Amino acid sequence: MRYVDSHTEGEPTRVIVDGGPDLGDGSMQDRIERLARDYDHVRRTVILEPRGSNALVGALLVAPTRGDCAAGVLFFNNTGYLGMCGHGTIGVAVTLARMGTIEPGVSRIETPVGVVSVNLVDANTVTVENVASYRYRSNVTVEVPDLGPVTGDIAWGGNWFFLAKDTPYPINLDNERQLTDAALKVQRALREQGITGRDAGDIDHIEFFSGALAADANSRNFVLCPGGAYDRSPCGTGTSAKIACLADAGTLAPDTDWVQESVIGSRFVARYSLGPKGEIIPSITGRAFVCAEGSLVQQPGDPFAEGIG
Ligand code: PYC
Repeated sequence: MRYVDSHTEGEPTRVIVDGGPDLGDGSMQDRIERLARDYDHVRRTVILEPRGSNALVGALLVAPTRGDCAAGVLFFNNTGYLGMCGHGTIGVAVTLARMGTIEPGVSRIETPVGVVSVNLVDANTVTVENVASYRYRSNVTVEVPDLGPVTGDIAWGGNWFFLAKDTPYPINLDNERQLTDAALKVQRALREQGITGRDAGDIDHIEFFSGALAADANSRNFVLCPGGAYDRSPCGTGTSAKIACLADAGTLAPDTDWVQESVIGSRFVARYSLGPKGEIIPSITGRAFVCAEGSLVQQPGDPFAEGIG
């Protein structure tokens, strides 16, 4: 398999540009289900050590079903599959531009949760217009062992998020272990207490927030991804979920910038517009940089040819 690696504001993406499995026809949802059912070894080979890492998100390029889309993409990580990935879409756009598949300006990309658009502003800067996002429930309290009651919102930004009102520790890299452990406890408690997104959607991403460190940013976040790694970027779908909560609360007007800092200090600039039925359509702007390209190799006899774990 040929790949291109990039990072988006610090968070890595590995795009499989050639040699991936043939998933046939059907919707992106059908194809990601086929990938999970019949080709999970591909996910493990691409993502897990020794070729990848827990922080890595994989993106398999597939032919789009719609004539108005430049590509289809299926996202996956160390634990499973993602409906959408904001930082990953920015990485995909920069990769497609490097391959000559898209040009500066707006292109559309099909994902299992809907069509998103990417505006390639320059070789590294991309604005993703995400799927419609919404706050599903506000002020939900979950009892978390060792932490006590944790209150927050449940929102959809292309994945399901619990956005805790307070952070248990200051959001900086020195506290990465404690923040990860606390977020894992919240994730586990939500599952054990049957607290879900709409249609029993699993809340697999947890966000903590604090004030920003930079004077020109609005907020700083720590985002736990489903497989236990933290997002080095401010998380595109997580920032979309945050924007949806702010819009629903009436604290952020349409077409107003919201600067979201990550735990490593990188940032996305987010805003939203209202769709024809009043839906909140977030846009996320960030930068991705290609950092490697090559082939994944499996030698005969390698006990870890399909990854460790
Ligand atoms: O940027 O949406 C995102 C994302 C999800 C998981 C890791 N990054």
